[in-house]
Amino acid sequence: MRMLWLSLLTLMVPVKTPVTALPLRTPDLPIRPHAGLSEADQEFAEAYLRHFYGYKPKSERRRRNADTDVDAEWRTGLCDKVQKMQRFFGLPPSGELTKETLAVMKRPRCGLSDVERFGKTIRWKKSTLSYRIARDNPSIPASKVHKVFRAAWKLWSNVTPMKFRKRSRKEADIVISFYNSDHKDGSPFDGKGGILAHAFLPGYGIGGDVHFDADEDWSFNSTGFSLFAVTVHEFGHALGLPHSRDPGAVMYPAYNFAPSYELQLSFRDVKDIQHLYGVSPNFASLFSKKPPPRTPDKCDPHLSFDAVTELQQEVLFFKDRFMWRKHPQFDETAITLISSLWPDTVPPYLDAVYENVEKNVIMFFKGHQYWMLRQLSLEEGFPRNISDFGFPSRIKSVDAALHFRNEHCTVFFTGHECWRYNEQQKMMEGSPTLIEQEWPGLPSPIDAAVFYDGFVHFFRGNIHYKFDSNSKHMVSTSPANDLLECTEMNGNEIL
Ligand code: 01S
Ligand code: CA
Ligand code: ZN
Ligand code: ZN
Repeated sequence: MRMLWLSLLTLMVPVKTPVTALPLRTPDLPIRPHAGLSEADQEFAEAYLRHFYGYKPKSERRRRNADTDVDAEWRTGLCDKVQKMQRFFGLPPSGELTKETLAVMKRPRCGLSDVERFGKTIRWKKSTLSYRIARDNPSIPASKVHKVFRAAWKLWSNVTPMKFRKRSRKEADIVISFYNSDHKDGSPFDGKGGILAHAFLPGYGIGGDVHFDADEDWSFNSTGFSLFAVTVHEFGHALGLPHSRDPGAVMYPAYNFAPSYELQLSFRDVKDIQHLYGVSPNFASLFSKKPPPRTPDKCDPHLSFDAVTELQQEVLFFKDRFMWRKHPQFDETAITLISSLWPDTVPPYLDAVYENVEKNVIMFFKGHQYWMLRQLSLEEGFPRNISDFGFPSRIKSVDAALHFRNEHCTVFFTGHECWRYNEQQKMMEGSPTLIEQEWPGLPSPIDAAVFYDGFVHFFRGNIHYKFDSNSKHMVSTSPANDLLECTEMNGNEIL
């Protein structure tokens, strides 16, 4: 599998804002001996942390003793302060006094007006940022890379008043590099897969910089990892955004790019970046026709579905690029991207889905096409035309598919009609019938249908119709999202 689930980045608020002058004092103990650091540097670092981060050595006597005491002291006091400092400057918070950490400590801080604290985050204070490509990837043409970066910046400058300018030689705010494995910033890359890239939050020196793992199979079309998709995400970090919990967001911490879906900032990304930098003057005109896509919320009283199906023991509810997976053993029905389970195969905005347990396949319908998947992979020759099922040419798409595991049959719904398909004989059983006759009280057309828990469930708009499958009598109507068990605690209140 290509995606990784990563814990959310936690951002720390710096304790104190660094100022320019540094009082030096003679420390009475060496702080954690670090390879390559001179005694003077160690003294400097301890003084820095005392001054700016309120570091206070514990008992002077204990620290003078054995090395083990120095280590204990390090773990409890100094390490914590180093981490705080590293977080503030966007360094990997290892707590270790690396050369890079020291370099940042020593960097003159007179340019402090470039960055400021904003609520719980850090943002750039100026509205034009410069970027520079310091280390090209020898296996990708530089012009292609430049084009990708320009397009990625554009997504962020379309929605905020920020401007991004490329520089070829001079110092830049954001330095972009491709690196292999260890590249001396405390966060080595890991070869193919895993970590694809990382970026530092706004700040001096390494702050705002973006590093790509040069060992990845970077792509510009559909094989390997999309350099564009990862760049948009990393630039979000370079501008000060942490990871998002919204699976529809570019800032979601997993690679979920689906080539068939045009990459856009989600509503969540736009809200978050506009919170930091404000709204671009042409935002309204750029987005009036096509506003940034919102991730559906299972607690939305207007929620409707594209398709619903059983899948092994689960029930899957499809909506746009997303699905909810209702598992009998889990209380929480979580939303994920369809592409996180079926990357690059199943399209978004589906019409109908059903599982054929006997053949161990899942069928997805959209427009005149259908896709047959065995587990996670597409069967050869698909997508194919729905005329395979015996639909006449006037039928251009289906609204819903209802599969009965025991009867080996599937009922398709199209407008006001339903069609009974025999899965064993692979043909339609007779001519279509009217939905209102087969399912008394059910309005048509419908959105989705599923046989589950001994009942037939239909969905139309924000209403769920439950039928007794034997007597074909309506048992109840309820809100469409009632099976998703929305509670105030588990809704997408964050979205
Ligand atoms: N960088 O921004 C990341 O999120 C790293 C993991 C951090 C813990 C360093 C990363 O490479 N994540 C992978 C990724 O695809 C999963 N990131 C870019 C994306 O498009 N989500
Ligand atoms: Ca990697
Ligand atoms: Zn790096
Ligand atoms: Zn990230």
